[in-house]
Amino acid sequence: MSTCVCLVSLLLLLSGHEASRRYEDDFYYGTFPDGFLWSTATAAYQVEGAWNEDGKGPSIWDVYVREPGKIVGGATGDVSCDSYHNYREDVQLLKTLGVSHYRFSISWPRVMPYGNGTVINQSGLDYYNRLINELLANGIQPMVTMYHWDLPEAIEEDGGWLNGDIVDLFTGYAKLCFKTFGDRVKFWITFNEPLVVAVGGYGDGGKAPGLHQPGTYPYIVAHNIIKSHASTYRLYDEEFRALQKGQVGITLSMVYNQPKDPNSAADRDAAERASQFEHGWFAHPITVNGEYPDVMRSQVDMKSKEEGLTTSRLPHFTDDEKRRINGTADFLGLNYYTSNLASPQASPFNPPSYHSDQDVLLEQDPKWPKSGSSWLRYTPKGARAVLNWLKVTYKNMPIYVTENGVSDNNGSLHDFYRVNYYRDYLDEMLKAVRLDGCNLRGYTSWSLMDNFEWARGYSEKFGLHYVNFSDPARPRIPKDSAKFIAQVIADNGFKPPNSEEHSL
Ligand code: GBH
Repeated sequence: MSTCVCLVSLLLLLSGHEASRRYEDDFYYGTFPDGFLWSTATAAYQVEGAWNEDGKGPSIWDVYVREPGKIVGGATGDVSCDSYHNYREDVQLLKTLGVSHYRFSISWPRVMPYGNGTVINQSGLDYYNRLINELLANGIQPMVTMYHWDLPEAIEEDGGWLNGDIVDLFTGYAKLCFKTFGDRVKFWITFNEPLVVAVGGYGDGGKAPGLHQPGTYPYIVAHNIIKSHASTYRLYDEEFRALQKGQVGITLSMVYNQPKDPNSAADRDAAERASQFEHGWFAHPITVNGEYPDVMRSQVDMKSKEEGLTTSRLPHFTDDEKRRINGTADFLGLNYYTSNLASPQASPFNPPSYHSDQDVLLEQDPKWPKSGSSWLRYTPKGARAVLNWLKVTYKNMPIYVTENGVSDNNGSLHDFYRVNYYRDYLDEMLKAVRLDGCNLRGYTSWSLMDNFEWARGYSEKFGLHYVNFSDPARPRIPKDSAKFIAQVIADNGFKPPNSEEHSL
């Protein structure tokens, strides 16, 4: 990244332009390439409600939210935005935004109440058929996540993601999805942020199912998720791709890990280590060579040895699995929200964990503007830097931003900070495309509307639309940010204020 910036700055200087600071700081007017995909996102458990209606089985979230003290305010997703009943209204909101795509997820236990083929819930399939058909009738393409964290509880009772049997179960579920919806769905995301499942669900326990084995479980879970992803991709290749002609990828989160001191080689190494542990954990096996990143392998092997273990806590893929896993993404989905400052830190923790395995200290600069979520600060420059990191690390493969957004705690309709956030992040992404040649193909805002924000309940709101959760009808009202995003979409970027083509 810094090499790119230096080169560009040099060229600007040579060509008589002003210094690089201007290049970095100026707002960049321009448009995204033709065919750029515009989307906004939700996830089943966060918006659907109808948690036990029409034959749906319970998910691990239905169980987790009922454990005392897990969710702020004792909130649940039992009703949430009630999109199960209000999906037609949701589609009208999408139409007004002008998006080309809508990213939503399918609830596995809604279509397979036990997670396996013993019972297929036709009412659940019907719901997604109605939603997909309503989208298409309104000129909006579905962008479907198969797994956004709501595992069927019945599978968790058999060990969930810790049990290798899940690979076949997930592939069976994926097959049902391709078979039922693949005639109309051309954009598939197998998993949303597997890291959160592995570390949040099974490592630190802050997410369902709330298990706490931070040094071992995350690696086992991730291993099974990667195999499930690969098996699903291969299934699509073998049985569906020729006919359905869609694409299949995976969505990974990525904080921009900025070296705390960019001039320190140790800080730069720490930042790279953190990025490989976060993103490379999945993207490296799937897109590079079927194996975990070298730095993960050496760190976890070394730590395991120090503990006196005879085998590494980071499992190995067999040669056959490596071949099967490598090359199983048509694109990478990127969820980008914020940045961290990285520096080295010798592991102070015992027992070991995914976090201490990295030997990295991650902090945020207290000067970065805050949001409604403690982990999220306004860091637009990281958006461009992350896209450049992906470009270099994964040979410029196609990237779709599948989430980007910011929270507040009050759901204000006049959300100027959210408008600023979207404006500045999108502009950095535009620079990444136009000035740096990054292969970004689309952008998705999180979220269409305020919804159930996992352990934070309804206390942190990311919506372009306000939802009144005390009104049984759950009315949605557009915020200022919805109007802003609609304008950016209409202009396919940022047209200069004096442009005659400006659509207003
Ligand atoms: C996304 O994750 C999710 O895909 C989406 O469902 C969610 O609503 C959205 O973000 C907004 O949060 O509480 O300090 O342990 C974004 C990545 C990873 C960010 C987990 C929050 C927990 C931080 N998330 N992380 S903490």
